[in-house]
Amino acid sequence: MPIDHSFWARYLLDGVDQRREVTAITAQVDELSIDDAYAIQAALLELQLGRGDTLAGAKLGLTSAAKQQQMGVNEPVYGWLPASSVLWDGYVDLSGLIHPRCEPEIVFVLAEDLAGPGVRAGDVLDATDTVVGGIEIIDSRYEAFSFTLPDVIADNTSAARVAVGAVGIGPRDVDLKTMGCEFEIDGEVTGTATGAALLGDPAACVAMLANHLGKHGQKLRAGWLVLAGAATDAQPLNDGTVATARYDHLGPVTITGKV
Ligand code: OOG
Ligand code: MG
Repeated sequence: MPIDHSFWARYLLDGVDQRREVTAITAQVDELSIDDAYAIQAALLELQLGRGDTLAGAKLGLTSAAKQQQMGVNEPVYGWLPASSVLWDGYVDLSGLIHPRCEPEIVFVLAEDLAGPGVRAGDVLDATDTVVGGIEIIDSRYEAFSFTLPDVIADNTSAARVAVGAVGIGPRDVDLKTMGCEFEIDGEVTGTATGAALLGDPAACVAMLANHLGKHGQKLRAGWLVLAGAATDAQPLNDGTVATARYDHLGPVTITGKV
């Protein structure tokens, strides 16, 4: 049977709206190809845009060994950032989320469009206005935060919120590969990494995303935020949890979960 993309998009959005976990799609269909998974993701975005949301950017996920091991999925994934998901640092309202986790992100703020194919890391730096620190709040809609590769793609790569730091730096004023990041939960360090943990180079990750979108006739746009993926494990974000990502050169970004 062909996969009904709008049906599964609605199924996932119902999970968000009703704030409940849903059973993985792959547990319910014979086969879910990667193309079908991205088609469900696109249908989900259409539903969100139909409600008046706009696009603020795009993201990569599962670009580090830490995250791939944590989630048991060994390939990078790509998703969208609706404008309604973007926050500044501070309190994160948990009342609309299912079982949120948080993770440190390097955020590229684009000055120019980036269209694949053939985009390389240097092109990403040329097209970037600033790089800022951030913390992504992921919230898989699936039971037990557990999924296969096509499931997580369909679910817009668990994207829920992103808190963006205030301090930016020019993309060539810092070596993103050696830039360090420490992730702290309630004052305890849970992970440390450098930018190179993201497939060797965070800018190369963004290039991959631009090239992926190019295959679908899409591009990264000037003004967008682009997340390169978390370099450390994600941690639960509960009521009162204080999470801080400390980046060399960028300073800290802190969020506090609040019901
Ligand atoms: C999938 C999203 C992964 C990242 O930065 O690796 C991601 C998940 O872990 O639920 O956003
Ligand atoms: Mg992430």
